[in-house]
Amino acid sequence: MPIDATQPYDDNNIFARILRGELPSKTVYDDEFALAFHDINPQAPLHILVIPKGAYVSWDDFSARASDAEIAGFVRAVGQVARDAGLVAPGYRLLANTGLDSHQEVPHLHVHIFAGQKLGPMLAI
Ligand code: DGP
Repeated sequence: MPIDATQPYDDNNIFARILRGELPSKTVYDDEFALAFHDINPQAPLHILVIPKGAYVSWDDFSARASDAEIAGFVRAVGQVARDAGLVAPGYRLLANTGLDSHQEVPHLHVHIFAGQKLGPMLAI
């Protein structure tokens, strides 16, 4: 079910539980501001999710309420994860679904990193 990006933060969403260590994840990066792990249902040969450590529902919530340090830390982490995975030369795609029309399913901001093949057209509607 897609989520409404205006809803309040749900402390029991799956990614909040991963952040608290209550659920496992295949972690590839962890710092003060961000955690990155493999998507459970990969849509490309490499499909990593990067999430902020703070409690933010969506890109909208994060861009409105996060501190400058959190925003800088998170954006730098996304770039670092891709760099660490050797993706700069071959290229990669970032995606942040936000709310109903985008079909965001998990109500904690996450940026998808897709890579490992030619990624085709930007949108398939
Ligand atoms: P979105 O539609 O943008 O909200 O994408 C949510 C993604 O989260 C989807 O690609 C599958 C992934 N996902 C859902 N539950 C889990 C989980 O428990 N572990 C991991 N690693 N990924 C999950």
